Amino acid sequence: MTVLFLALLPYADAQPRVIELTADHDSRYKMAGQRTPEITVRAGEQVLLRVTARKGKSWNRDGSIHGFALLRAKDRSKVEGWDLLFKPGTQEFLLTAPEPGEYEAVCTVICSEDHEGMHLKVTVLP
Ligand SMILES: [Cu+2]
Repeated sequence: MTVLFLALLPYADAQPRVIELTADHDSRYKMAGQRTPEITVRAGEQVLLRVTARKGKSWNRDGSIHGFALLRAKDRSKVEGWDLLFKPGTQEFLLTAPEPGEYEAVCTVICSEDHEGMHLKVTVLP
């Protein structure tokens, strides 16, 4: 499935930056080697977000167990193309980093009573 996905990309020769993220059962985003996970990318950069999701205590009717919406820190508005839903297991999303600035990624699925604490700082450099 991943191979097919990549083969269909018009810019398949440009290597995207791979970011591995866990959306965990305890309603937290986690990244290997980071106590407080944080993502830093460059504006316009192609990002392959590889997400491993594990079920919390509740999930959506469609089977989504966590989400990831990118919000601009200044006004909490959503960044187009960065509103993702995760199923259990590993999945990949090819994304384009937005304009430079400070952002926050938030979970959009009520995944447990700790859902409100499921967020992650994202910085986009020029
Ligand atoms: Cu969640």
